[in-house]
Amino acid sequence: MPGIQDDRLIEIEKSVVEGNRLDSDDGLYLYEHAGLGYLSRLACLVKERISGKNVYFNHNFHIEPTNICIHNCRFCSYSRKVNQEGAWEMSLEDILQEINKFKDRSATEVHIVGGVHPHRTLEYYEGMIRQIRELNPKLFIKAFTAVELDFMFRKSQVSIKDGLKRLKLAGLDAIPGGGAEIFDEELRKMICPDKTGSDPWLSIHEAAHVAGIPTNATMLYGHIEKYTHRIDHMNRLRQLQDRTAGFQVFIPLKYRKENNALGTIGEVSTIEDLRNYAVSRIYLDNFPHLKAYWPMIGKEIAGLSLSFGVDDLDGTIEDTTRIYSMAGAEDQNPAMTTDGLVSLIRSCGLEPVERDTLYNTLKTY
Ligand code: V47
Ligand code: SF4
Repeated sequence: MPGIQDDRLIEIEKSVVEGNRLDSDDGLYLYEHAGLGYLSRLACLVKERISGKNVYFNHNFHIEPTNICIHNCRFCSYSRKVNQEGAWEMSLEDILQEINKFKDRSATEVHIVGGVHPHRTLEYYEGMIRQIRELNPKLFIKAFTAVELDFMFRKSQVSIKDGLKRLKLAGLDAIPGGGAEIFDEELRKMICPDKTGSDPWLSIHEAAHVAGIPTNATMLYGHIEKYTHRIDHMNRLRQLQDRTAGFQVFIPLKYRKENNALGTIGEVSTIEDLRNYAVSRIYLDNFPHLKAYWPMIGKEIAGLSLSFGVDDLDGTIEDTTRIYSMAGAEDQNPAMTTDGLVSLIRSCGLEPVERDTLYNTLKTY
């Protein structure tokens, strides 16, 4: 009824202010009933409690060694089969050349992610990481989604534990958050039927945390999932994080519709993106950071997201990724200068912090 306050939202606000954890029903209620201003206020409160006025970014570039992939994810605009038009495969020399290209450009991190190539083994990737490490000992190497790791370990018949140990020894510093999609098993059958399941994804991340390798976590949203599925996804992450504290950041990834088999369902609105950032920040109380991956949503919305709990904008990217430009993202050549990132953050009254892969402060502005 108009004029009557929503007691449930007031109760939820009280819990958040007192630092108590929200349960699934609370999370669902926020998604279904909370207004945008309310979500912004609460998400900023949580963000400021965790990271003050800081907003992080880094100097990074991507290498996508191949888009050849054994899987058939219906949201993917990027993968191709062997010999299919549009397929690419970088040689090791190409990859090392790329590493060399960025050596003098003050990049601190390389992010390496690609398709699951049917012929590539753990030995191949181990050699790749070792050679990158030799070429640039100071560069942080964040590489391979749990889906790529799952395949290479099985192909080379090694356990998750041993596989991770070998990659760490070769020079792997961190694991990115891709491949999580949405954990609900029924939905997974519909959008990525033959891909690494939710339990193996979580097991690989847990083993990485135990081995001392920090990881990230993503959630693909805005396709056929319902709010309950997003809450279920975050619950599984929150439980694992309670056990290991090995996740560094949560990265909601907005489904983009161009050039993929799910395209007719369209995309969710910008308001929905902002609401989702806020609920994620409020709900994932044990995640130290929330990232808006700007190449996917555009620079303007990334700026807005800073008023909805986001405290990390990823990096400069240097026009080195194709995953989102092929799926219809606005920016077909994603790159941001340090000045661009700094002024975007400052324009929101927040403080830019250049970080390394492990969120150590390298420089404040
Ligand atoms: O797992 C694929 C997503 C992910 C589409 O860890 C799509 O720092 C939207 O995980 N629309 C790979 N999303 C990228 C990824 C990532 C990106 C940036 C930073 C980090 C990090 C990780 O891209 C896939 C999938 O969820 N994806 N196709 C699409 N059409
Ligand atoms: Fe392959 Fe990743 Fe595309 Fe799925 S999303 S088809 S695993 S490249």
